[in-house]
Amino acid sequence: MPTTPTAPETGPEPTETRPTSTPGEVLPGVATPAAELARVAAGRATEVLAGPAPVRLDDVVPAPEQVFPDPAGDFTLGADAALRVSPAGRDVAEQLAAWLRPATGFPLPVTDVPARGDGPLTLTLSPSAPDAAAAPGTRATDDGSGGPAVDGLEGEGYHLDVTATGVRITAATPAGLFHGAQTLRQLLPAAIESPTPVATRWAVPGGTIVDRPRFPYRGAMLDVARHFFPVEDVLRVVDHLARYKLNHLHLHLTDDQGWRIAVDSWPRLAEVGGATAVGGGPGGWYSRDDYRRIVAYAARRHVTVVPEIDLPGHTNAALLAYPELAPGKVAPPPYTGTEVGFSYVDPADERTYAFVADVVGEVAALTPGPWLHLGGDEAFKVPAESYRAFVERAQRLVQATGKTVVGWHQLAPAGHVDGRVLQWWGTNGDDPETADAVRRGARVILSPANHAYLDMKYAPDTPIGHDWAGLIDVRRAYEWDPGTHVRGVPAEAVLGVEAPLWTESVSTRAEVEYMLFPRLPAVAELGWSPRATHDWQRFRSRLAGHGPRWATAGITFRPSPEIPWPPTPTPVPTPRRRPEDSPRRS
Ligand code: TNX
Repeated sequence: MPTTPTAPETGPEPTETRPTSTPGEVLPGVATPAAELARVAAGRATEVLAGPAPVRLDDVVPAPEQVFPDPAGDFTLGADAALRVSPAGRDVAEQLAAWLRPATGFPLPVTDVPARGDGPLTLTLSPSAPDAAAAPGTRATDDGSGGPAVDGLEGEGYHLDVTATGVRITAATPAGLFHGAQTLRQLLPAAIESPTPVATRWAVPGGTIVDRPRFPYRGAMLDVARHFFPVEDVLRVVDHLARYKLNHLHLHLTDDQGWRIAVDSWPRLAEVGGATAVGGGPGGWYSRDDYRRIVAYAARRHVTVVPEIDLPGHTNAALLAYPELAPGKVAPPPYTGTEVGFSYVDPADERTYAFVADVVGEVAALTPGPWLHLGGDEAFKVPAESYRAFVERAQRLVQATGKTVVGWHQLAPAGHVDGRVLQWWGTNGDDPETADAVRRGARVILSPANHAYLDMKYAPDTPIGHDWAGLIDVRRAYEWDPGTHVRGVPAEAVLGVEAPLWTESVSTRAEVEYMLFPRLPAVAELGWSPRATHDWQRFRSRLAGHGPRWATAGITFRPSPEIPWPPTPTPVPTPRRRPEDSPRRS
């Protein structure tokens, strides 16, 4: 049974997904009569008309590489503003306009301009690095304002200049422009997240930001196998990643409790293996078109999907569908519990390798990104030698599809294949096997379970989640350094960071968000921001301003006591649901 999608929340072209609101409401979740809300909003607008911008230029999360505030350069977005954009950046400008239109109520037309055109909002794609002539105001020597000296930009970097007359974002690639647009979104008042028009001054703090990522791989993982999540939920997670400049979504597509992706050559994988979930719910699976839709939606937001087919363990659902893959050639019962490590495909049977080749071939063909994740974790019942031989063969099958192998760090003892990436999820940074694999050429994605696992509880009373790797509140998620975390894995071998969300206990969209926020932005900052900006006190105060944004956008989050959230404004935007109120799907 493919997914049964709920209607997209913002019309046929999927943009940011938002909660629906009652007509006439000014802020979501508020039960005050519309006229009263309009009066309050208008009053607040008058109060702020002459004031400084409510957000500061250095409030951005993740922290930019360099920030040069210029209070004389505050800009106010007006109703007649247009977005002017270099032709190749048009799609980013369209997305930015779509984020800003609902709350401002402004038309914000998008028009093409030659690369150097100016206007209230200008997005310039400059294939070579912006120089003093192309990006005035970005050099100390331009105006003596103490602005940065800029050597250039490449990849995902961008410059953002705010002056009294306009905002200019410059980047070498559409991804860079997109990250700059997300920064601009954060610099507008929190009310910009409202799905309906709000009367306020749309102020942007003046100055210059010069920004680029520390690591190329910044991701989160969603386990859609323990509990299945419909396409719309996954798209919404993509939006959450993109806000914080995360650029990879790892989908854990297969496990004991469910097989979630259609494979034409082995149709029972999804049809039979997809019909279960933790707790005995109906499960579900993505058709090829569902998966293509996720991949395309993510690509538009500069997020690469990393599909995981977990092998040789975590395969009960596959064995149920095709008993010939099981060591005893007998179908096991469906599994709806939460234990790990008991199942595996038969490494001594040639049919197993035909299965692996077919599956990775089909998944690779549907996946535009360069990665294919082979899993490899917790195959406790497979003897070390057969495990190694299996992995080496499976790695070569992935390589034959043209994709680069990613796998959990248990893959480390197997032979190296070109480009191989190990995802390290240990809790003790002394790991000689991983260090040895790095010496043989492996790169590493860091997901230390005691800092980056978003299925861990925040505190003893967190209603869902595990605690085997400890309790992880925001500070613990933030206080580590991917560049030095594992002994023998130098920063040069670190591809980046990823925050996995396993879903044994997580079964609704609101629960997913509750576990992501506010820890996801902490991990995003470790992946993006230069180490020199790392500062818990400053991070917690920057993050505090995001609470009202999430509340206004209808994003569920935990109001962690470690964060100095601003006093609740009036009227109160409330998160729509708390996990403890949520109906469980299975
Ligand atoms: C370990 S970490 C697992 C998963 C579980 C998770 C729960 C890893 C690669 N495997 O199978 O879902 O713990 O926290």
